[in-house]
Amino acid sequence: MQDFHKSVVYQIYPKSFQDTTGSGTGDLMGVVKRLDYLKELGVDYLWLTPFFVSPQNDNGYDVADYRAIDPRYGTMEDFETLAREAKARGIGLMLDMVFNHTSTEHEWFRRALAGEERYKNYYIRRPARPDGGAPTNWVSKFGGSAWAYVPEWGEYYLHLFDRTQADLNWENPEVRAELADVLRFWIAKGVSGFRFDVVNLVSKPDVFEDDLEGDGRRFYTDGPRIHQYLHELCAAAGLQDNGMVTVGEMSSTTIENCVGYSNPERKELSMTFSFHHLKVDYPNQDKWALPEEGFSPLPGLREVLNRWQLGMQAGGGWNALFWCNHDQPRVVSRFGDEGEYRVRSAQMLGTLIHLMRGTPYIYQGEEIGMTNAGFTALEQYRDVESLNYYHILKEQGKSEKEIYAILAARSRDNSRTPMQWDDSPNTGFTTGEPWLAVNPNHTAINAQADRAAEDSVFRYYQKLVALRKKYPVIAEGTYIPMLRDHPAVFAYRRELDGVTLDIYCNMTAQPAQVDLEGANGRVLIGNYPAPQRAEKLTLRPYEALAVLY
Ligand code: TEU
Repeated sequence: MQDFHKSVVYQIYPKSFQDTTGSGTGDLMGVVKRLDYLKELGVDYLWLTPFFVSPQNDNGYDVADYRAIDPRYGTMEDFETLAREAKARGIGLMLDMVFNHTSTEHEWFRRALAGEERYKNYYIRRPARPDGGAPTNWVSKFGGSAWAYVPEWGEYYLHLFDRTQADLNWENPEVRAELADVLRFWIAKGVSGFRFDVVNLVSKPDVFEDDLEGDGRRFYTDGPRIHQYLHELCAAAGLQDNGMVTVGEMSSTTIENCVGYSNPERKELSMTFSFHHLKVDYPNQDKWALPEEGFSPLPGLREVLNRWQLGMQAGGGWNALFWCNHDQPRVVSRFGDEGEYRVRSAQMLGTLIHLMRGTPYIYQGEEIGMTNAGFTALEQYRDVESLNYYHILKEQGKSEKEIYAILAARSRDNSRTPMQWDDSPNTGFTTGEPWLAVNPNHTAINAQADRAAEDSVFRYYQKLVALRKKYPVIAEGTYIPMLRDHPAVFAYRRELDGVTLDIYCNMTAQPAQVDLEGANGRVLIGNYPAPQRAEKLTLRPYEALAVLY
């Protein structure tokens, strides 16, 4: 058995986790300060989003130096302290490698701008069209053209994200060698693994052409040499030999490719993130539109999650399981109930994901049921994508009211508000002015109050984490969909060596009837006091139940 099959990863967005200097921005020593809390939760790895030197146009996903700590997060010594202290608690660190692009402030890009041929070849450059326009009609993921013009070169460079995030030219073997070297640098510092940012976008096509059907993604997503590059990177940096746990963030990908990325025989990565289940509430695939009143995510979630569970299982691949990250709205607000049933729905959603086949990820604050930010004014937003889309939606003729409703549901800042530790004015996050506003509901929703409550999301997550380690049927069992047409309940079965675990999750605020399939089961975990044991039962609002036979 692969060890990471029974592990749980906790994602930290250092900027919003814990400030120890009063700067208003979280830092590495803040993570050290909270290690005992994480140990108590029982997680095995911490994935830290980028804390490398960066102008922070995309909060660190615009890296200017892959080997140095940005002073606003601390020093290399702080990092070493963190690695040592985490290790002492049996927790490994996974670092976030942003290898699709560098910041335009990276030395490589600056030398390219200065005309050094070697570094110009580190980036993707193309001449203008005869009319001076961009080489293709591709659209940046943050809105606008994916190309920017450099007068010094008389050429455009590609940026799939912000214009200060220039795409690296992976066709150039020197670039690939540089990146492997960065991995070796951090392996030598004692890290346990890596998360690779949008890594399935790095292999660009041989010919750059206009996309007459879409935004260009079909030409560079899971591109022509992607499997070769990942295999090579894995070998060059000794990822497997060094026992690194690796996860690739795969944008708009397919099951077939993710099987390839994560089947151990391929020697590419340990597992993959995919996002199709987090698009079921996008009308016509449009993130910047809202579903109709009364929309139910259940049919879409069931279809996508079952398909991915079964497909990855059949191909021997491995999923990273998750609801939340620093790019997604909070899941209780999105698929649960942030009001009356906040605690129950948070626990139900946790159950649904944690008992599946794959490695679960918990995003900071999810374990206490944190909700969306509730921002109502543009000044409250910080994220480059939200600020860009405010203007794009305005140009499309949407009213201010509509735009604010869309941002309130979709903005990445929803997940980036400071971690809510206690009910003090800045929620124990900082003694200074927080870089992004604290959610006013921290007076009620915070780690201290949650852990003291009779009904605690934290304690429930703690149980889920422990169950995966204890029961091989959770870590290794076969996944079998159940109740595929139920109007309210998401249900599935796990099976291993004669042990069966059935999971029932009521995704609605109404009671829901189910007939249990087996008899004489024992409740392994449930989110209501005194879980029911009858064979015909009525699940209460957002009730989750796992029955072991
Ligand atoms: O995100 C990749 C990505 O494509 C999205 O999740 C993106 O935020 C969304 O499509 C926009 O609607 C990764 C990082 O997680 C994200 O924070 C970075 O901004 C991005 O890569 C660029 O490095």
